[in-house]
Amino acid sequence: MADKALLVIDLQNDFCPGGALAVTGGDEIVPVVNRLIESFDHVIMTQDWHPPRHSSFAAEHAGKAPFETVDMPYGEQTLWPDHCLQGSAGAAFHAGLDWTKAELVVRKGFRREIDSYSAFFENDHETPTGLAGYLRERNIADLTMVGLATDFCVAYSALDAVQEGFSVKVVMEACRAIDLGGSLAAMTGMMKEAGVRLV
Ligand code: VGL
Ligand code: ZN
Repeated sequence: MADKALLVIDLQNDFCPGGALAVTGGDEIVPVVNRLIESFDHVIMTQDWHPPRHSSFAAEHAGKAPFETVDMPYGEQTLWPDHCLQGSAGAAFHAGLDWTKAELVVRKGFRREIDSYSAFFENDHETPTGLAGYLRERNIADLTMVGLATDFCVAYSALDAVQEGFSVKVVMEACRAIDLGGSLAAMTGMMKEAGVRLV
């Protein structure tokens, strides 16, 4: 029998109220996520982890403001306020998150020239993080995902996971969205269509 894992996406201070890229109600999910952590044998977390002057920061693009887009060699990229700087308080997990049980923390977005929303691939959809291999080697086939933000890092992780052959469930009450220009509805639709179970 294959194993199951809980994947907690980017539950970091910068995505919570008061943070650099705050997601409305981001901190509200912490108790729900903690209950799920207790109920899973395997827990994996991701941590958005950018170097200074990361190319996803609007400040790196003259004349651009956060939440505008820019064309990168790998495709369209949304620009963000500076956030989740490596080693900063903003990049730390929310203080209320029970992170000690996590068996693996996947850091992403650490290459200056490319962003990474998904826990599996960077935004070129080609450069792997190694997570798929790690899960296969450990015989984990069934993933439950929670965290921030529903319509970016959670959604891209879920879509890639299905593509990689994993069975994927997203617990919506344990996620919160950025919702830029209808992105929540668009990404929810894509997840459903791809076979992600939204519960
Ligand atoms: C995220 C925007 C930029 C996320 C990360 O975790 O959804 N969104 N970096
Ligand atoms: Zn980021």
